[in-house]
Amino acid sequence: MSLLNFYDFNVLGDSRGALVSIEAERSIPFEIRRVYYIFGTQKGVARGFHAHKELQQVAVCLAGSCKFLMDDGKHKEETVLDSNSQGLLIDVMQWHEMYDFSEDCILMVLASDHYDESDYIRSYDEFLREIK
Ligand code: T46
Repeated sequence: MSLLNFYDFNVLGDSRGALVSIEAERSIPFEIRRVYYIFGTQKGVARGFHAHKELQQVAVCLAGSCKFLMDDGKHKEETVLDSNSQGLLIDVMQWHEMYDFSEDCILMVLASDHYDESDYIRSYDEFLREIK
């Protein structure tokens, strides 16, 4: 089974431009309790390097591009996010790393819960122990 699960959002458009609507529990599988976005990440900087115990998230690259590495402890898969009408699921217990951010990258993340540092596993060794 692939570690890369994408959601394709409808692009509604008319002569004025485009519009994408993302609906909780319809376009993506969970209720959205938090939205955050990442921008201004400098060239050469990598982020992430953690997994979440219970949080589910969907990442959408609103502008520019970045790469994601997904890792379930057995397999790793890499993808480029460069579409503002496609979301990538960051599922529970998926170690993820983000890198190669373009200067104009704006990465929006829809999350199933409020921020909680205790939900993070930030040690790769601990992650490997937990998934066993
Ligand atoms: C994730 C990837 C895709 C908050 O105070 N509230 C928040 O909602 C978030 C997301 C972060 N923070 C604080 C925690 C740190 O002091 O903001 C700082 C930067 O967070 P972090 O180093 O975790 O950022 P990334 O880019 O490594 O990871 C983020 C999310 O934290 C994480 O859940 O899955 O983006």
